[in-house]
Amino acid sequence: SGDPEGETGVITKAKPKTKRPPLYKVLLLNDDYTPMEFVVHVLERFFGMSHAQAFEIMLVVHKKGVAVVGVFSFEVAETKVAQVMDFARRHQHPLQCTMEKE
Ligand code: NFA
Repeated sequence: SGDPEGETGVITKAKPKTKRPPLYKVLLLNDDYTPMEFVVHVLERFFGMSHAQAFEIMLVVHKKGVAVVGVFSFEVAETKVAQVMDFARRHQHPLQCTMEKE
């Protein structure tokens, strides 16, 4: 007892575990009804994109069905999703926003 290698003679190394918090992708989903301009506005307003950037990402969602619109800590991702879902609901658009662990 009382040696850092235990009783086996096997040498172990103490690794400084600098554990980064997990990141979460925020996804925007396509639908048939939400106006393109509304989606562009959402991307500008909640994700800090320029109009050109927002238009590009909106088209990716429209054509491919889904796109990652940002990567954040759990708390920030959760807040973005809630803000987008609330804004869409208040404007009576079916736009869906979700998050998933990276
Ligand atoms: N597909 C929608 C339309 O044609 C636009 C849209 C894009 C909706 C991205 C949701 C997300 N009006």
